[in-house]
Amino acid sequence: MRNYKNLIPISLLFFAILWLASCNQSVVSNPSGKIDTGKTSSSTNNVIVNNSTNATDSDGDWVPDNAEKLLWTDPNNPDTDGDGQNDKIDTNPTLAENFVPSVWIDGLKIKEILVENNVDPISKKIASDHLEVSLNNTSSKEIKNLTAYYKLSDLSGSTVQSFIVPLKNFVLKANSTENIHIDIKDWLNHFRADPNSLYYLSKNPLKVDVTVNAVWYKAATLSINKDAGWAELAD
Ligand SMILES: [Ca+2]
Ligand SMILES: [Ca+2]
Ligand SMILES: [Ca+2]
Repeated sequence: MRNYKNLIPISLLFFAILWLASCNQSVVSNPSGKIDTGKTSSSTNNVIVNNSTNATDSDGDWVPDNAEKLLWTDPNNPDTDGDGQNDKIDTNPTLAENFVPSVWIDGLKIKEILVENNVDPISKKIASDHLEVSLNNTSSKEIKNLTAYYKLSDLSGSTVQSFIVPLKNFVLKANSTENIHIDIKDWLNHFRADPNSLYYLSKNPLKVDVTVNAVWYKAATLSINKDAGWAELAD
């Protein structure tokens, strides 16, 4: 008859190994004391990423998501204001200087800016409020490599924020008008907005200044005021 008594210590040893393994995972800490980006290949860091007490840093810029909100920065963009400096090292990560082109040719215009009461162009239903810019090309050539720059000024406070947004892959055809959208949707002709900017988090009235640049073309500018209230709700 088989001796089952010998199996008991073996089983205990097996469970002891499992217990020790779980203990190791729970006591591991980040030796550098820095925020774990979750994008390193180190197996030790991978354990830390799985630790529920570790701060999440979705865009890997060394600023955790919860701190990005306090800084008004975008948790999914490592360079929120688009000035080339990472949010962590940028002394003012929501204030970019405008790019001024050196050559000035007429042809690029801003026809209209919407900051609220947007309407979906296909369904014709009310869309969530966002910055929408109607661009007009009055020249006989298509315009490429456009960059939008917009500034948000709090009209009942002193905060000013500004952002550079490259309009990647957007082409404004000759003698045409087309709308671009700066919001948090990943659709055609939609470009990334900072979800923690004044536009989305402040109830105060805002002045919104928009400039659109393209190489060789005179910059197009237009301004609009946004009423007080929650911007993210259709109203
Ligand atoms: Ca971050
Ligand atoms: Ca960021
Ligand atoms: Ca920056």
